[in-house]
Amino acid sequence: MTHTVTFEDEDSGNVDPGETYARTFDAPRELAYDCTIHAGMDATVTVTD
Ligand SMILES: [Cu+2]
Repeated sequence: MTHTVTFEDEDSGNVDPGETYARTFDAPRELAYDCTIHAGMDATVTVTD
């Protein structure tokens, strides 16, 4: 199943089965993201020290 990892400031584009998406955070923060393909598929990344 294809998904996206869509933040306000960055979008993975389509992530197809077998592909990966990675993002590096350089400071503590909390960021919500969702999948633009599947309504209700959302979560939050919490970056700690
Ligand atoms: Cu999805």
